[in-house]
Amino acid sequence: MPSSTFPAVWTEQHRLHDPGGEVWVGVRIPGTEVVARGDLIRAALASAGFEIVPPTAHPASSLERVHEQAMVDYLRTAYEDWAAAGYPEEPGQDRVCPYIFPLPQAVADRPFRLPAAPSARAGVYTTDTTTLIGPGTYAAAAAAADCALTAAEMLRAGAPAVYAACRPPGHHAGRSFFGGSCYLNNAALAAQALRDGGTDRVAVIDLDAHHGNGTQDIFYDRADVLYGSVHVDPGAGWFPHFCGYADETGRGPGEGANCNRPVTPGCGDGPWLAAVDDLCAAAATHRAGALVVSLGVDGAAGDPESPLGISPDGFRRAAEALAGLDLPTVFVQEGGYDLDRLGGLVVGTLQAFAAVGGSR
Ligand code: SP5
Ligand code: ZN
Repeated sequence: MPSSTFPAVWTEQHRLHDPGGEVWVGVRIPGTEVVARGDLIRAALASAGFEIVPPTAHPASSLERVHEQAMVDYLRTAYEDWAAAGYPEEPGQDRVCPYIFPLPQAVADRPFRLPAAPSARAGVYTTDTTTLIGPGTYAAAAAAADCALTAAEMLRAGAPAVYAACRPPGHHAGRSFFGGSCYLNNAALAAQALRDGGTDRVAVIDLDAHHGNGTQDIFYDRADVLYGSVHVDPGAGWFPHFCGYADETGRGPGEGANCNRPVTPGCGDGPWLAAVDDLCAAAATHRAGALVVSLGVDGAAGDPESPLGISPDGFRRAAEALAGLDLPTVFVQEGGYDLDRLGGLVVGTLQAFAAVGGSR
């Protein structure tokens, strides 16, 4: 293995997921989680000399290690039910999109009734209107999950580091909710696969610009998987708005194993790297035997979805800090929407990590 690369798991099946934009503040807009992202990442990996391997397929039972079966079943059947009911024949209704949500304060004191209308069922599991479902969404999301699971298996077989080029991303998908352009939680699946493979304690460090509310949800009660995230302060008005605050520290046996480091919009490299160092220290204190990195590069200066202003050198320095943990590491792709810089940011980060590993 050349010291500046490691294996990358990628599949063309990501192209099956064309979200067709997003509905934001009631308006259908083009959206930023686009098909081109997956192909740009592949091109950058190939020109940097990374070995690109396809994922192996996994049964739905693998997904149910971190997700409620009913949500996985919903995602698998949502588009066909939507189409069978005739919605796509009306203008603008070519994707599954919710209009009503069963908020806990509105329904908690009565038995849950699954709505008969597909338009209402669309609100049962999603947190928002930006995460549309098309004909190939489930197949692509399952293939992205396969990439993460395959990367974890390659680690278990002895690879020191593997990159999973997951698209769609995953960290906003919780045990029984999805949203924020995410359907299945690829990073959580990788972490759980490492646990199931015999690693006693795993750390997930999330560099995406947004708080990984799904990953936090999945591991919030657990002491075995540490979740640490640096992200734009939700209190300053940023997605996912309702969580990601520093006082969310875990619950019950998981108390102390959730570590949020919100940073100020526009903070740039300094405060962001200080938070990354904090998360690395937390992973070391946790005595993690393996690391999963949720590698979103949407914190980069110029990204249309975040105001953090991190430089390419900032991402390289974050990668060096992560490499300093000296742990078997799975990188899982999350966000990153500046199409001119996406490939370079991802590859530059991975190369910086590999350069530290290669010198040991
Ligand atoms: C995986 C990931 O990075 N998900 C982040 C999704 C954040 N979406 C928040 C809502 C997007 C609103 N974008 C509209 C921009 C109009 N100027
Ligand atoms: Zn993000």
